[in-house]
Amino acid sequence: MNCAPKIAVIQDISGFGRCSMTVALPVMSAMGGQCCPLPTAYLSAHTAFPASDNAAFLDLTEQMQRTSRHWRELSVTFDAVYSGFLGSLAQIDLIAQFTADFRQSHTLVLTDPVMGDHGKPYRTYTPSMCRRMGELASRADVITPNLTEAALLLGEDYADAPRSEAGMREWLRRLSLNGKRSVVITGVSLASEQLGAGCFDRESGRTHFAMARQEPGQFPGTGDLFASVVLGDLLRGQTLPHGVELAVAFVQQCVHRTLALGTPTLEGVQFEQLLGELIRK
Ligand code: PXL
Repeated sequence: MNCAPKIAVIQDISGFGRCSMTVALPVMSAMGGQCCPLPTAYLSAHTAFPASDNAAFLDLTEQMQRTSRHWRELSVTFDAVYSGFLGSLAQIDLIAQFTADFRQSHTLVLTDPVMGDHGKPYRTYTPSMCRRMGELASRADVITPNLTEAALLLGEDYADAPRSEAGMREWLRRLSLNGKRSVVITGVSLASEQLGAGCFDRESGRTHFAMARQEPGQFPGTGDLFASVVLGDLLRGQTLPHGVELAVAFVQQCVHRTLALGTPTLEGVQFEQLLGELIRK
């Protein structure tokens, strides 16, 4: 019998709208991980909702520092460090330090370089944050950018993102930093009505593409859902291509269900009743 792998989960809690922590925790718990949340901020709702004077935003940077010190005092160790949406330059630096402090030889560092979507950075991400996010990602074992984030990391125009398999292999290869880190690019489409992801697996040195039927809708939080499934699967000892296949299929299933139910786009995908699919029987 194996112990549940411990995962430091570093991202915001958005009270409404299914993304970041409220997706990562249930998904990775269902997959057998012990999640240790290190929240970066509390938001009443994610940033794709219209701005409001009533919106809550509680920056937790100081508490992150305290938590990190407390965890060191408790000699906590992690099998994985997973970070996603971050709120400030200071937080990016803090996570770089956290990772350096807690990384052991077996620790898997997954950095989801959350910065934007649909060709544009999110409104809270400044150019210097994007640059620093690139530095944080350069020390990861696995990164999971969408096409927008892949373009930002490579300093390429989103409009020039590859549409062919050969072009995508080239972006994956460049992002791997000479095969030093594994890379998953999400939101890849190589044929009409197909959507999925491409990955470079540093363990095997191979590239793999996983595709599913393209659903007629896009939802916030699906990148978080995707990265959480990939990490949950890696921690069960599966290969990266296996995790990517599982994540592509699961996200497509969640989107399909959400479209059938017709719930508001900003509320994200209805994944809760499908979590059973991720439990290894
Ligand atoms: O899904 C990424 C994400 C996470 N957290 C917050 C966000 C977003 C994307 O918009 O706004 C607060």
